[in-house]
Amino acid sequence: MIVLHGYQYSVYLRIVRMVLAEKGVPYSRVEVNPFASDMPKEYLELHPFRRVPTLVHDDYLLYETQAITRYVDEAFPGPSLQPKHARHRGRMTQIVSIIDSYGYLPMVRQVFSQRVFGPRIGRLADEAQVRSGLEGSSRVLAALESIAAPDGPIAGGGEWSLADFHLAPMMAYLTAAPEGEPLVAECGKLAAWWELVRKRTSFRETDPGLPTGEKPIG
Ligand SMILES: N[C@@H](CCC(=O)N[C@@H](CS)C(=O)NCC(=O)O)C(=O)O
Repeated sequence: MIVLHGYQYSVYLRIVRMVLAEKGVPYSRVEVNPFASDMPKEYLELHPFRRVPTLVHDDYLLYETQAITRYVDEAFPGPSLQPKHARHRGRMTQIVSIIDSYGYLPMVRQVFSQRVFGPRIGRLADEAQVRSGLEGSSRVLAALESIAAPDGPIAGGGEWSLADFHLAPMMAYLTAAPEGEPLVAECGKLAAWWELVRKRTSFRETDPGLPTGEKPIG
């Protein structure tokens, strides 16, 4: 039995949920908010770095999203989400690493959290953070555009891979900001990829929506 611990609005949780959906693997969820001051003590025993998600498969505990998605892909039947060809597989790993190392902070924490999420829960955007996030996001999009395969799954070979499902939740949050959408529209290959990936059932069924705070701003 699989239990997935995570926060409903977390992009990293959504990556794992998309991969589980693509593989057709059933699981149950435990909601954990890593931003709350009163994180359950039991969760800190699972994840010493206080992040989400964490996956528990019977007696096997795993955290770090890249490790979880590879494990799910390799431990369960269903379509393989790692390309067969070494070059496409290399591209997949490169894209996942770019997203984690250079994409998450500007796209999610600086642009989305400040511009979209914060105001929904009554917090004003820090405009300097948004500006810096848009600059960082543009650099990441340009890098991805230069290596993305044309016309389909981003790592190439016509196979949907872990790279697509790592990027899609981050792209959803970036494009939820009014300034994010045009940045993606300028990138031909990425814009075409985005139109395709957002139609997938695994993407649509894992949409967390937005919080409806007591006193949203804007
Ligand atoms: N390296 C971790 C990153 C996960 C991560 O940063 N998750 C965010 C939520 S999207 C989190 O837990 N943030 C809590 C914090 O920054 O304190 C992974 O790959 O799973």
